[in-house]
Amino acid sequence: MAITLLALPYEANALEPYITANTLSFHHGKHHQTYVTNLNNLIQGGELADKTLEEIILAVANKPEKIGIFNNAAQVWNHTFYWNSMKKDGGGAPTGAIASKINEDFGSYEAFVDAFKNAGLTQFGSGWAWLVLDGGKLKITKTANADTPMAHDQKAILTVDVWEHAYYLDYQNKRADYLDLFLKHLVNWDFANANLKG
Ligand code: MN3
Repeated sequence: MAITLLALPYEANALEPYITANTLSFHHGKHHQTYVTNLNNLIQGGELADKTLEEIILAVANKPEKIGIFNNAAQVWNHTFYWNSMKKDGGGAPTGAIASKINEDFGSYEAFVDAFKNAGLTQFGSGWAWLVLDGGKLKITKTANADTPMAHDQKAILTVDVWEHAYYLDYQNKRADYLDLFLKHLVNWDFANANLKG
């Protein structure tokens, strides 16, 4: 049972003009696909070959000798989670349970926006900014490279990819503009609510 590349949950042009079909096609079809291919090559014939993606990540997390498998497995998972963190005509203030929980744990939606943007902007080099549930409280975190909340006993609620390949074709070096548009126009709060509930 090989790990497969899941299809994008929308058409490649669905997030335009904020993220172009050109960026999404490369990001999903080349970058995400490469992590899937590398992972399958690394686990082929071994004891992890029949495990689910989550089982693989948890089995090799925090084991330096397994970092190659971890990096590729976590990147497969992180990217699928990122595609689902966005939708056409998303973004803006949340509704539902996540809205009240954000007010409760950050004070306001505006405070959440500031903290999330700051995490994305200050992740030095490649990585991810996250909204996570940690011990029953919402927190903003950032991770380097492939690192992922489940390796730290946190439940992911929402993420944005801040590797340059996520925004360079559309925004060049302007990571702040990309984070701004992600929050204003792309966040899938239905997905965040489902993760909060699940
Ligand atoms: Mn990426």
